[in-house]
Amino acid sequence: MTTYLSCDEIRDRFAGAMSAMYQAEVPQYATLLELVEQVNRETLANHPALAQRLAEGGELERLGVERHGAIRVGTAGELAMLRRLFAVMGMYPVGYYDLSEAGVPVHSTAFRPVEDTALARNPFRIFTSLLRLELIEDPNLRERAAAILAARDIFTPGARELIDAHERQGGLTESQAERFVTEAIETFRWHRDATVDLDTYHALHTEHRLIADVVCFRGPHINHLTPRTLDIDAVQQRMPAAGMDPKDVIEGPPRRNCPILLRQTSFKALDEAIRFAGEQQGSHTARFGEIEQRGIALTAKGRALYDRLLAESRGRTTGLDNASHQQVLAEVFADFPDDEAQLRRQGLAFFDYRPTAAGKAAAGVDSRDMEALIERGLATAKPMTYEDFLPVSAAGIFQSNLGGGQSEAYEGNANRGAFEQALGATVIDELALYAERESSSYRATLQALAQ
Ligand code: OOG
Ligand code: NI
Repeated sequence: MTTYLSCDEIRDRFAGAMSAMYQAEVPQYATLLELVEQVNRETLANHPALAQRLAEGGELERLGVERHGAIRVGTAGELAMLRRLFAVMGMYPVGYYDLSEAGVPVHSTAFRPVEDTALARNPFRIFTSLLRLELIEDPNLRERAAAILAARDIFTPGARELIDAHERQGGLTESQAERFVTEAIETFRWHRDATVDLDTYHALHTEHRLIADVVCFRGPHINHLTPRTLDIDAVQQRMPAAGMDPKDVIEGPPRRNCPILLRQTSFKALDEAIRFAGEQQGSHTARFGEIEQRGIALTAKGRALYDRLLAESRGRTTGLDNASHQQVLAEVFADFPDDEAQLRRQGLAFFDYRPTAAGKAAAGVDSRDMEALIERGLATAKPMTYEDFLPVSAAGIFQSNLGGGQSEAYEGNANRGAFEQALGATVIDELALYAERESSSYRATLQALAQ
């Protein structure tokens, strides 16, 4: 009998290979990883309770490997093939993000693992954006871009063959998996040579820098990788001394006792030399490094509160430096409960329920009142980590790396149907995923206690 490697194993190897490639391509990223590791080590040493909680939840193992990355593609065919490529690694499209709202002519999803065990092993995610040529007004430019994109193939023949093999066989053997990782990585490599001449690049760049980034190269180079930190404020503060130029403010919610959703910051994109067609020299700015601090996933009710408070803070934070920005956020977010029991009782966040050792020992508990069971020490509720992205934060990351390239011309163009048609599948609803994981842990806990 042939044995196949698990998708989790292939994803773990691929994430490792991608990180190695990016460290070799962008040495500043290696510096960022070192800084994050150091801050994480110090944070764990200074906060034993946090260290213990992460250890109990099995989160410490994934902390060191945890990354997300981002890519941008140009056509429906490229996106649909990527969906098949990521499926080999157990990564599925979760969520729909409309960035046209923020003046960026793309819409996006995140390919990521969805099951508890897969997330615990390696939650590697790729934020994937599809360029929306239909939003370019000038028909000549639109057609030129479409023709350039139609002429490229971003996948190697080997990658295509192994994706087919995976679908046919239902898995990859050890040697196939090894080849798959090597071939798949090629799609995301940086190319110093553009496929177009400098004039074409400038014409596309003038429309929007992102359009040039997607259209003028052989493939969707990985544009950043993001390790997970336990103290993003410390990393932001220490970046300059380590030789990195951080973006002005940390995106997302303020620092809290119970971190919610996702906080992000980045070092700014590097200007890199490019050889254009006809031996013309130029440069392109695309690649950067980012860090994130993840907190608890919010329910629809919690998310509505987050969105309302974020909107409220917006008018008050324009132009502020990070310290003042965070100060305003902290004031506004005082209205968001900041202890776990309140988040749970008010239905603002998702939790993972487990019977405690005492709960397992106590036979025949027939209560269905989870809060009472928690109080009696028979069950525990662990915050469920937010595994997704935030459109407003993503827009902030895009903009700080695209030189503020915002254009109101693209606004109000959410089109999930068109995105799914290009993808060749529906995107999974992220809230439904958390709710499902929460309720199955809830049921399993009650059942275990009742026995
Ligand atoms: C993606 C930006 C979004 C994030 O962390 O929110 C993102 C891009 O620049 O392509 O990665
Ligand atoms: Ni990112």
